[in-house]
Amino acid sequence: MAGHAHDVLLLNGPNLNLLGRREPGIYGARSLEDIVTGLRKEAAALGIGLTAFQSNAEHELVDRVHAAADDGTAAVLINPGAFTHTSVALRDALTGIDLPFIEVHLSNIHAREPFRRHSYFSDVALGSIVGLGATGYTLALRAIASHLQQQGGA
Ligand code: CA2
Repeated sequence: MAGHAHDVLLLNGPNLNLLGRREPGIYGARSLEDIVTGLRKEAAALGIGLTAFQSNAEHELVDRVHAAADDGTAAVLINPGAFTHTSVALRDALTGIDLPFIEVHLSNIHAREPFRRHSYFSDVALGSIVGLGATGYTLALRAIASHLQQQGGA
């Protein structure tokens, strides 16, 4: 049984474990651990349980999405990293579990190389947040909290 009425799964894709260590000009100075700690506090204040998972492997992300179908997860926040632009498999996993998800990107993918402009997730996401750095995760959490609340349930 879920610990909270609304449990949210935060997924981060490849190389996001490097946050805070390289390229602070593009991705910011905060580590992923630091971002997740801040989000947990925000989630607790919203009455939401937050589970975070990062992987550099596509199949691990796909498997984690499948597990979310029956582990009490109500919604997913995902920064698919470079899989944003390549992974039909991860897109299919998310559409397959039928839970709402929000896509987050630290950088503005529309203001970078042309190959970053296309996302396999945006058209099936509840919404996407790009270019706002770590704040984007916080905004996504607030948005999903209000979406879940509107949908009913506790
Ligand atoms: O802007 C984003 O959040 C991205 O999803 C980040 C991905 C990139 O491939 C997407 O196009 C946009 C890359 C994550 C790499 O993160 C690093 C962090 C620090 C140092 C090096 C890479």
